[in-house]
Amino acid sequence: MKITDTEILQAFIRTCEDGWLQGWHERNGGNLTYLLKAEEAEALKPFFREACGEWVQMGVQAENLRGTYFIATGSGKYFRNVPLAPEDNLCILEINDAGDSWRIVWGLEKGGRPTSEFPSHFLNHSVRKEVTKGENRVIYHAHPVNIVAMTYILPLTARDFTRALWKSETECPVVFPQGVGVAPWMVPGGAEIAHVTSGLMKTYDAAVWAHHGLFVSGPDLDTAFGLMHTIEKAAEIYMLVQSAGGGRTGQTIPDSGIRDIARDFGVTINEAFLNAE
Ligand code: 2HA
Ligand code: ZN
Repeated sequence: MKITDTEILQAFIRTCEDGWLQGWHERNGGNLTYLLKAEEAEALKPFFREACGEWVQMGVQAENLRGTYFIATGSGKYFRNVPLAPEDNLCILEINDAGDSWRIVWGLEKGGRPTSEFPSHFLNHSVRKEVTKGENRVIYHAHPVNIVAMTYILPLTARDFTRALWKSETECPVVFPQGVGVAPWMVPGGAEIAHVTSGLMKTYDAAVWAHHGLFVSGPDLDTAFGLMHTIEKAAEIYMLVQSAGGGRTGQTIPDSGIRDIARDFGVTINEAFLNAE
């Protein structure tokens, strides 16, 4: 048995392939990380390198991720190639006891580093771990076309985006009742965008990056992928309506309807984004 045959690696590889098939990962676009459960990390340890890589400082720190392990996509690697050669395009990282550095314990066999967005992923993991009381495992970043297109049209506020998405597909208020955060355009890859995004992730499980893409989180790969998929599909409907209607919307879901959905499906809707009754 190879490490890439294990259930968790298979699920990770499948998620990369599915994202590629959706058209969300041109070239080396996007990145995915999974915080291994302690027992999963233990089961994978026999496959780890004898001589691990050097510790590399991240420029960010998290108390609640000290000594953890992550599966991560590689910097500059293509999601498209992950199923063909997971050992060259993915890695497993160990976080040091200080919670401020990583080292590669498996993967990237032809060389390389974890995703350039690892500092963002790491801080988002820390925040989501805290907010979800340890349930969150996944941070996923992609470049879906329609959600990016929306950032050229709507004001860059959580309220504008959340309302537009909730009203573009009836299931949306159930899938993301808290709404989505929105970050202004920023240079990707650094500590600044990491701090802004993780600030949004205190409130939302998804954050739009203006003119760039979308960050989502979730307790497992299916849920995180499903959230990305649902938001992008709603964005596609929104953009189709805008395009076909020349900016005119004939009718939409009323705020009272969103409250009714939340009540019937047993979710707590973020009232801040609905107009007063
Ligand atoms: O990994 O998507 O934001 C490439 C990117 C950076
Ligand atoms: Zn990106």
